[in-house]
Amino acid sequence: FVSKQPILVTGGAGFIGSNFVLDWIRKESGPVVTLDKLTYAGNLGNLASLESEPRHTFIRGDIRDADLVASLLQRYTPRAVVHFAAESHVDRSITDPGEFVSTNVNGTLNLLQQSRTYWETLSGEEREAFRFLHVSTDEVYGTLGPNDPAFTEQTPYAPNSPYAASKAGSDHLVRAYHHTYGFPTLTTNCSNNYGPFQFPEKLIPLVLLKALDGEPLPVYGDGQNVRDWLYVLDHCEGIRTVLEKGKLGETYNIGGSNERKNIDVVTTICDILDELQPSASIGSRRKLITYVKDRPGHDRRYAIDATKIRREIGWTPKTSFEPGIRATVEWYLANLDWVKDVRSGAYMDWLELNYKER
Ligand code: NAD
Ligand code: TDX
Repeated sequence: FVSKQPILVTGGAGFIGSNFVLDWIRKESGPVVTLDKLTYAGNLGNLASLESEPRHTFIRGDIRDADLVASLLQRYTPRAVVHFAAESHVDRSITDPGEFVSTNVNGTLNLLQQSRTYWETLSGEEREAFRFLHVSTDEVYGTLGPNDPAFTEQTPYAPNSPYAASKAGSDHLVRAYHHTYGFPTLTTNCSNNYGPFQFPEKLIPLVLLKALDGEPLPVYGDGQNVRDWLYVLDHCEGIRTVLEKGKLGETYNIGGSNERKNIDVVTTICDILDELQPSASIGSRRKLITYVKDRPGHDRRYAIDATKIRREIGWTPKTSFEPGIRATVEWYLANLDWVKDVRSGAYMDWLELNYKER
């Protein structure tokens, strides 16, 4: 799935987007143009290894900016748009829902509209080959009881948080663009990701870094909520597979069949850290676990049925949870400079200090 024609990746300086861009370049799949606003969640340090990479172009900008998006599409003539950019943190959506609707709904609408206008100027093979891939979440399906079957592509939408509702809205717009205009869309709905470059507001890196410092580890509610964890590079490979082989207008669930209770995730991280980085002053890190007030509207359980993507286009995850979480802890321990920049806020200076916009 290699071409000299670039792909346009939105949100490529965030957690999953940066893993995807690095993987795309590593696999020599072709050039990448990254469009990212660099909100608090965007970190150009994630793409530091591409600083002098001629196949990568970074553009700082907003997916809601119609003129910018239109001019980028005309200038770079991408063969695909892979859309990661979003406000992604559920807790923040509870305190500031407006920003989530603005970026996730209006931003996606603008990207769809500009991409459709661009696609309509294409002809022949280029028009046939063009794809708009929208990266979404399993949270659009709502919550599961302990014995409910996992989410399939047929599960009705029932988003519970403002974040999930805004992602559901964007998914519906993508669906409508295919149905109404024949625009060549693909949507992926993935479960919780973990791995390198995840911003430490999300459970795994937050607990990891607090445990490293001997700080209390906040576990919401009773700690029995279940998430279905997927190693980020498996997600990237899933997106790549859908881009290459997915059927236009369809949606694909992506998940690793790694359901874990939050409390078990937290104790696993504590145990790995005790082994890799023992500390006499901290002692057993499990002692740091602190139950705190629950998240309002906290979904109890997510689980993905990934039968469709496996059967129809042949994707399966490679990394099960135990080796994946160990590799993740090792990555954070080996990248304490990245951690330091994130903690101090210095990562925000990356553009000015280290990265030349081309
Ligand atoms: P993230 O918060 O780490 O990164 C989001 C990126 O988007 C950041 O680089 C940010 O600067 C950029 N961005 C935000 N608003 C923008 C705007 N208006 N214009 C341009 N760029 C903007 O998010 P993530 O965890 O990497 O998630 C990426 C995508 O995958 C999101 O769409 C999210 O809904 C989806 N997703 C995430 C998970 C997960 O577990 N993290 C699971 C399933 C789906
Ligand atoms: O401090 C915490 N303590 C805690 O118990 C945090 C930050 C979270 N939690 C719980 C809440 C969830 O049950 O851990 C679980 C995971 O929380 P998050 O990391 O915030 O992820 P989640 O809310 O499940 O959403 C994530 O997965 C789906 C991503 O943030 C979304 O972008 C993605 O769509």
